[in-house]
Amino acid sequence: NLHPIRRALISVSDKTGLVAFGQALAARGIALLSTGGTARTLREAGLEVTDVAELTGFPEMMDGRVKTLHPAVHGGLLALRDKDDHVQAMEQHGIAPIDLLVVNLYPFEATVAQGAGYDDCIENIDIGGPAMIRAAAKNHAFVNVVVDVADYDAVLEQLDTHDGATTLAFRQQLAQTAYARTAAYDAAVSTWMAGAIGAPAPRRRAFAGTLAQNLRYGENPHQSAAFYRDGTDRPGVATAVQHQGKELSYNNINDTDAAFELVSEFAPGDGPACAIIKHANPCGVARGETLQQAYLRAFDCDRTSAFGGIIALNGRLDGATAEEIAKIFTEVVIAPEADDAAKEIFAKKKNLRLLTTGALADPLAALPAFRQVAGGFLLQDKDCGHITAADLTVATKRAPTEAELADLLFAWTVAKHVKSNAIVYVKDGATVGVGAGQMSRVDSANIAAIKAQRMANTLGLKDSPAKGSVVASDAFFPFADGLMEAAAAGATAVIQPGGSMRDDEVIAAADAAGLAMVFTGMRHFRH
Ligand code: 93A
Repeated sequence: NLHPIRRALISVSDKTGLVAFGQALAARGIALLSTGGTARTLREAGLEVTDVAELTGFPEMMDGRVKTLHPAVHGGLLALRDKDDHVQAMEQHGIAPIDLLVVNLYPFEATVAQGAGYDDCIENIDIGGPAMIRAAAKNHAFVNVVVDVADYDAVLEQLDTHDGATTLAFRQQLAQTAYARTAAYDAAVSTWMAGAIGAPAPRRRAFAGTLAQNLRYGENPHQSAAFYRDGTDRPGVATAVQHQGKELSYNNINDTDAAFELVSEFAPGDGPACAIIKHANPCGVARGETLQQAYLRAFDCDRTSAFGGIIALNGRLDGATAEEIAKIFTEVVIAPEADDAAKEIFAKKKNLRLLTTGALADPLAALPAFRQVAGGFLLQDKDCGHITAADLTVATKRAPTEAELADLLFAWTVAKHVKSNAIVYVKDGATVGVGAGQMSRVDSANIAAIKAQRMANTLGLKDSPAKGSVVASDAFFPFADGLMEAAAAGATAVIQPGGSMRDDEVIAAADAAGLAMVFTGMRHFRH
């Protein structure tokens, strides 16, 4: 299954490492064929190159749209070298075999990421490149196909260990990588088009990403894992700059995403905010006069859980905040920016990862969200539901006060980011008890109240901070019991979607307890 490489066709947009690779191939006696720009670069380096135009007898035409789409190229890639009629066809039509194809495509993803216009994006859809890649990959019994600059060295190593040839196993690996590339490329085109023409998310989508990083392991050490980027340039964990600390783990990435998506709900114009995440759920979220204060208030909600947590901030991380954060062990801090003083303080904490994103994410951006199930995927629009005070209806005799209303909206926003069933107690712009992920809403209410009591114990408060708090429920209270639990904990106002068959019962219980209750008409399940 060893097959020698005698002729290579190189056609690359990213010319990184091109000259060195071309020289190495030429030095091993391999003839080079190339398209316009690639040929020019190779020639300038003193290499002998045949133009594909010479091979095909056609000049590159239509702005380069047609350069390599010709039987002289595709026959050379696809012909089975051990099949008589294929060999005969090659001879009859003057087609020479191509044993190595080196292609990287027009930078479509980068063009989109730069915010280029429609026509520019269209022009950057490579047609001839993927056609050659797929042809060469199909014929991997004889042909090597390289789509990644990172694989140049491996080709040379093969040639040197196998006397100018490559093994079938190697060519199979190259082919598999090649199809991953063309699939990701077309998925990027389709995803971009869906955005450009405003197609709803669940409509005939293809998913693919490009490998960003092989992770040390997955959710658990016995699971292998990798991180893929989907090519969108949205501020967040996938595009953030990491300033220090070791590689992020699978769980770090997942939690950092949850933290940053949550904190991005709080526009910097409304003041500093901080979210601390553990196991994908918030264990403290708060506003503050300063970022430092927002962090401390978030930390106070559940100091035990915050240990080893992930912190997201909605503004530029400063020295004072960094100093506070550095006092306990934290896995990751993510913020739009960080100043020099903060970076200096964190530099002493070797295990802490600092990420900056340049900006907050847009919580209203319409994006697809998917999840795997056995045998398929579920696809939906990302939950970018958003309500304001104007969307609320007051269900009880008493309407919330101005202060309660602000806390209700804050609690509602946090609840959107808590796994269901979610119950969130908030006081003065800070969570004081979070109940997450329970199968029963009463249990979540109960746990949130227990957490609030624990906060009182930790901080030496006289009363549970749930007393005089407001409470948010991500979905309606099916019975009055969950609401009664919240009232017993001391909540004075409630925000919930409404819409239960027993709303009347729930409203009556709220009125009896003197609570103010508002309905959002919107639910925020999150699983
Ligand atoms: O416009 S194309 O879709 N038509 C083609 O026939 C074709 N053949 C190669 N683009 C085509 N290519 C692409 O040109 C390659 O995939 C590569 O990205 C690029 C290299 O062009 P140059 O050698 O002129 O820099």
